[in-house]
Amino acid sequence: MRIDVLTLFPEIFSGYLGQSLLSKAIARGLIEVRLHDIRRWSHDKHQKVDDRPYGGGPGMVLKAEPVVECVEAVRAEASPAGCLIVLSPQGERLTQQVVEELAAEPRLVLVCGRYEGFDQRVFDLLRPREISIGDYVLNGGEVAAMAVIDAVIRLVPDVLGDEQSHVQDSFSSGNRGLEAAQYTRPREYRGLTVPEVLLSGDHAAIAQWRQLEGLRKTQQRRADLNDDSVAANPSAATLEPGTERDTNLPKH
Ligand code: JD8
Repeated sequence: MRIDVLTLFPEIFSGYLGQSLLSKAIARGLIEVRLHDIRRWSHDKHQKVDDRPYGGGPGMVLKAEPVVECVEAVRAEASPAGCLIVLSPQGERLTQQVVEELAAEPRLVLVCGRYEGFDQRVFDLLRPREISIGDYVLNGGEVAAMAVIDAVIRLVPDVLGDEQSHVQDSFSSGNRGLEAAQYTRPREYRGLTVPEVLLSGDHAAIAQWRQLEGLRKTQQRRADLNDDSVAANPSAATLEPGTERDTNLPKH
């Protein structure tokens, strides 16, 4: 899979892209990530990419020309042109189902904005898929793009060392629950011990314990994950009046 990232801050990605899982996948030719500095497509001698909003108001708007022309040049670099995605707080929510769709693409082109966002004509001319990673305000699209890349690449065949581990993930299709607690050595730490069943060597009993613990935790913390009406429309999630979602949640 080839991933092109368009951004005003390519340096934000370098630490993330250098991490071992990703750099190994890049070295093995499974994934190719190319960064493109939108500022290089500025028309103006001062390399200006933003301007004041028509109609007034606070902040600056990303100009249409550098973004549109950078996207066109990058898409023309290689074929296929790729699935064009703009990270935007107004986009459809990134879910594991969306991640699975994106992972099936041969090429993704991710466009990251800054400031108060893009001139509307970026959307009108390019008709991108718009994706939001969640209902909180970020300063730009870069962190959201990294979340998309991180979620997508682990579904690209052979990227994960252990090929099977992602089919068991909490949110992959066919699995909408949370996972049971995990432990490693030592067997006792500050008076807290590992559940006996995990030390028993009885694989059937361990599998049954994990399944029950996962279901219990899901019901306590994320009952919405087991509710089909909520799966279709996350804003439908509500708690029964006076109920605690999870009495075992850590207190802060
Ligand atoms: C792209 C500019 C900041 C957006 C004023 C300051 C995604 N889940 C998400 N939350 N926020 C973003 C996101 C925020 C962005 C840009 C994505 C470009 N900003 C602006 C409009 C309101 N702020 C996001 N994906």
